[in-house]
Amino acid sequence: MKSPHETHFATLAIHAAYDAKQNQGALTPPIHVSSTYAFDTVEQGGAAFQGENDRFIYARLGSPSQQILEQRLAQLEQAEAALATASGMGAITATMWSMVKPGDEIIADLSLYGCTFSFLEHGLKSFGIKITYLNLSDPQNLVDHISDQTKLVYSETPSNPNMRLIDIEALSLICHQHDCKLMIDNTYCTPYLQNPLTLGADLVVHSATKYLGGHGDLIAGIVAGSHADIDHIRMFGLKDMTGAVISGFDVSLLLRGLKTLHVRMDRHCENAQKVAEYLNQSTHVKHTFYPGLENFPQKNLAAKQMRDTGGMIAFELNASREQSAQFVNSLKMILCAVSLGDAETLIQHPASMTHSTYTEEELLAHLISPTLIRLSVGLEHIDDIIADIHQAFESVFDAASGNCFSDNGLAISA
Ligand code: 3LM
Repeated sequence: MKSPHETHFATLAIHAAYDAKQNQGALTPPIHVSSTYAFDTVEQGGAAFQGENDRFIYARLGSPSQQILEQRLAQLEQAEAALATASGMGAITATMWSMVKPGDEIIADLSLYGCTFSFLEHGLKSFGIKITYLNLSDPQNLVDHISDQTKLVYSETPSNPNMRLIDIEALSLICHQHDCKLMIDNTYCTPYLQNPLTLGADLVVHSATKYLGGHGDLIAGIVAGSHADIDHIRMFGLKDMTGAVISGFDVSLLLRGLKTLHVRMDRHCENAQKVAEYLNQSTHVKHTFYPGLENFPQKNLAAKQMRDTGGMIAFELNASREQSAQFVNSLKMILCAVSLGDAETLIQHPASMTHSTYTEEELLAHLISPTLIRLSVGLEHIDDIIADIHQAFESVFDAASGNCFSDNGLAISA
């Protein structure tokens, strides 16, 4: 096999770090249920604890199939190493616990997944870590604020739930003028659409629960970065602080999901582009936030750092909060559910659901409109997705006002 960087993404997602022929021809690596691993001698065990050999010790530190998953994901993210965890929050918390100590500062973007915000605001802050939220879409805000106290800059791009982007390369250059690491949550893009480490980030995390797994049947997380950082996160953040180890069964499901990631993502992107265009020209929609739209404010940045524009859309209706809820409740096929990146199209109202840990003031301060709706466009037929949105609009808004949609070439009956 060619070196990882010469092999295409699709091939790596299916083959990297595993050779069926070395495993009696089994295409799927086994699920390891062993909690502990035997040594030949005390000396060999001691050397394993010192990191002087690569023997497995105990399942909280890793297992053979988990190692395949980690090496495969490291190759997909073009990282030296990766660590799999029990959840996306397990990856975020193990990483942050490992990177800062009391008195240090973390600068985070204004818009974050609700539980990440909660961990920073209600968790790390109470342990003496200074947390500062900045609008990192403008790198100058980081230049103006960063200091020797700042040890970590953290952002999602696109952000959950409002689809703001940050310029990974620009922020990494600023961080590296200080003794500071840039950590990017790449959940919305997956390594298929964006590789933060190649753009200068030091650490990349994922909720693997989402597109990486892809079928809504597992909870898992990933962090990727340098050997030194990943070893430290494994041996301290995961082993001692969180203990959030991934189960062998979820390793297996995740390896299976990864095999079709590129195929699924292509269709997610294609469907989302059409849904975004449909929403964008509807008189019922005030704003549609999707990087593939001509009127998306950060379209050029998306083109610079993303290979395609993803499966997530945020939008606001020309309607009250009650009507927005009525719209979601009127959908028939599209499911009202948190999470994202599944085959099913999922819709949710962040202010009531994923971001309900925010007060009304915090929502506004963090640029999350209380009427924003989040859509994870799935893999159903595009006409059926749009038809469902269309019928929900009709049921909420006055049908007597006629067909509010211009002809977009999609077969929608009024
Ligand atoms: C959600 N998000 O519906 P887990 N980073 C990002 C995420 O979106 C998430 C995590 C990390 C949602 C989950 S809300 C109760 C359901 C960008 C999760 C955390 O620990 O694997 O859930 O990942 O937006």
